[in-house]
Amino acid sequence: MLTKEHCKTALQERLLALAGTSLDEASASDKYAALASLVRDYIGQRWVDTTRRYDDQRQKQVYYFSMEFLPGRLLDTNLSNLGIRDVWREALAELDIDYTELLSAEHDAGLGNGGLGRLAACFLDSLAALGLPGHGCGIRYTYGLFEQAIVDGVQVEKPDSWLKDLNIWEYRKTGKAVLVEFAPPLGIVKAVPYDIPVIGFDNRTVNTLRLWSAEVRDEFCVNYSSLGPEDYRKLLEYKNGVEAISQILYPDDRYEEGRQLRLVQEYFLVSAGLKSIIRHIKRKQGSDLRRLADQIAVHINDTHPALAIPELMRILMDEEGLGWDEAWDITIHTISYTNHTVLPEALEKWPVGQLQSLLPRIYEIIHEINERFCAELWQRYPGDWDRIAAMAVIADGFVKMAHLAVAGSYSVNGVAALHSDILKNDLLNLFYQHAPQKFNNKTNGITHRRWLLTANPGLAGLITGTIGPTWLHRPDHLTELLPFATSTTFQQKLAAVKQDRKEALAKFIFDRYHLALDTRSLFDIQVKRIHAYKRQLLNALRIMDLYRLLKDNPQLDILPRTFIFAGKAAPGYYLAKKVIQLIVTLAKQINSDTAIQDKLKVIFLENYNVSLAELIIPAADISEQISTAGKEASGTGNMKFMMNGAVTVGTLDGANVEIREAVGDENIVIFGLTAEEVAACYQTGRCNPLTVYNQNERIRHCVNQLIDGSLPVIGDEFKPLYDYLLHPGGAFLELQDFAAYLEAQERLDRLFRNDRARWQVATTNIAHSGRFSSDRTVTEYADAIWHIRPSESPASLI
Ligand code: 26W
Repeated sequence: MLTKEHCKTALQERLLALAGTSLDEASASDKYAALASLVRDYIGQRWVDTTRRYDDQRQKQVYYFSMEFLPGRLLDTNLSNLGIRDVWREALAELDIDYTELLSAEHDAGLGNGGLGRLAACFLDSLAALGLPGHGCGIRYTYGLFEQAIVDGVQVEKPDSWLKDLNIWEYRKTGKAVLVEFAPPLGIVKAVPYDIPVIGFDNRTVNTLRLWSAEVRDEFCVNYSSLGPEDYRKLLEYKNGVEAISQILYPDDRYEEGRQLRLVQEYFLVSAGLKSIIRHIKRKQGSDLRRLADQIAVHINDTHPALAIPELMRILMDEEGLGWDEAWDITIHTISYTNHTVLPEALEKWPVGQLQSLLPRIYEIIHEINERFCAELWQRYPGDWDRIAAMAVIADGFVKMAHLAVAGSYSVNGVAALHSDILKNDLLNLFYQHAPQKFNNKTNGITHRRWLLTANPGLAGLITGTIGPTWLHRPDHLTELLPFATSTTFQQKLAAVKQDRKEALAKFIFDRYHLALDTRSLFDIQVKRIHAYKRQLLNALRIMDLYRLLKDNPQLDILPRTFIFAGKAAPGYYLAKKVIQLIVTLAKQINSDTAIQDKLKVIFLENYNVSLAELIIPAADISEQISTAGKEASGTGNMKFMMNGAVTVGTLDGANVEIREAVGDENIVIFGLTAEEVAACYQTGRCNPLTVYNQNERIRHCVNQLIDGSLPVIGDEFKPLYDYLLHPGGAFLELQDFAAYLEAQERLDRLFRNDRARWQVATTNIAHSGRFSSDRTVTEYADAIWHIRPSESPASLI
């Protein structure tokens, strides 16, 4: 048993050993480093034991290959998962150390763009919590996603050098390096793994997130005697070329055609990952790989690691001496694939020439996969050239990565019911017709441990105090809160928790931006990547509408609202950056206008990341999930908000559909065109925004504000947004959904005027959020796709 006294002594000793400092002299980072390094001590044995258990029991293990992992800070989570968070908090308090401040000394690990990377991190947390043998495989980018600052209303990007101080959680495994081979001039590159422990909640499991770093290989030695200036230049060039591979995360969540370095990164990841897995399997279970598909599962997170398919073929044939048919049989029983987007501009395709010159053998294999696949199609659909051309892996001079991923895997899934239907009926319909048994749905989830237990300890405490702690292991037990939805006492306590979180956020905003918020106003929040289809612009337009109504009639009876935005735009995404500029401009105009009596405030918070999300989401009254129906594959922010008792206003898109199913129509505010209506709208060309603009004066007035000088900007800064909105068929139906959105906001206003009703809705949302825990999602993947089993019994059963 770890006692407070142990903690206090241990911390002081570790401070002396690590930083050579006493407690009084130590900085927050010193204290953070000392505590984190103690956590390393605690987990070492469990980590070794877990690995040994998996090996001894010859457990089937899953490897989750992803170009992105977005874990955020780890200290709080790790302490919590180890069950020593409370004792440490108390010990630190007795030493007069502020726990939250100490946690903030940790750099937020941002090796991902958004939803896809955060999902991967939630899955790792759930795998470990469920005692499942599953590990992450990714890239150790020296620079994570850029840090965003707003300067003169405009997004500016700064490098995120998260490794500049020591990263306590990683273990460099020099001895486990592998070589990855590219065509010259890059040639052979050394991949060095850095392992990060993934600690299970309240059990003995510690899994591994293995991140690969690119280095020049040892044999690449220098002939000192002939080191002329020219050699030196070449040497540097080569070294830089190699190290560039794991230098930077691509900051765009749309595909940019033909970025050579991105392709290099993708192959680097899959080749290093597969080589090390196969080496391990051979060491532990012998050199016969014919049963590989029973020993491991390899999951590819979107198409970014889809080169795992030809790479596994290459290893099995060229290095292990198997024939094509045998290798193919193993490959398509080992690899499974999740699609995360239907947006055409985000579907990867690589120019044939580029792949061929960088990875000649891999291209040869893809070519053969395509030949055989097309032959199979020809057998099945003789003469149907159009169909075969539409399904080919190589077509029009490109390798289509989604086609490769479907052809080379045994399972293809979408991330919400609606999204999976769109894959089956639309985007991948021909593949579905061809192999329907491959297709399935796995609705996304989020770890309730990070997004409720540690992000909102007040709410977690209230829940445990009300229904007991079993929800921690069994999030579906949150439904036991339902009888309390109408309890006045419970409602009051819930309101107090929300108020406390709103005040914490308001304090942060005041300290950082010197803007004072009315914490009794409704916190109406939209935080996520800035993207046209997510329609932050629709939200901005409605704020412009509301502001105008208030200007015309300052006595207008509305509930005061604080609109909070945060999110990064891809550096090259012009329109998204314009949207940020518009929001910041509105904030400037509205916040300084005394005529509206503080009824509205707008703020754009810089540098949205996991840690900021943990501060923002618990403080939300209203969660904005307003993408054009059919475009947001799932969304996961929507789940985090509901779990923290916010009311969703949203379209019938992604997982919103299932949230509505879970909570019932009266506990969510749904508006707008359905996915089918949206599709019909685009197809029939009935979606000309000009029609709406011409017919609806209120909307016209709003849109005109972008260009008529009402906004405090010089020149026609927002003309591009105006043009975008009115471009026939171009926009994401912002204007078509505008009236419905305004009406939905009125419904929300009515709901929030009724205190009893609104806390009932909040409670009902929390109660049904267990269905959206990633424990549920990961269990479904484990049972139906990966066929893996827990290696220890779940803690709740012990
Ligand atoms: C190649 C560039 C690139 C990079 C990332 C293209 C596309 C992506 C991702 C697929 C974008 C992404 O993060 N998709 C999001 O995945 C989440 C997890 O499944 C879903 O909840 C979101 O709806 C989806 O947009």
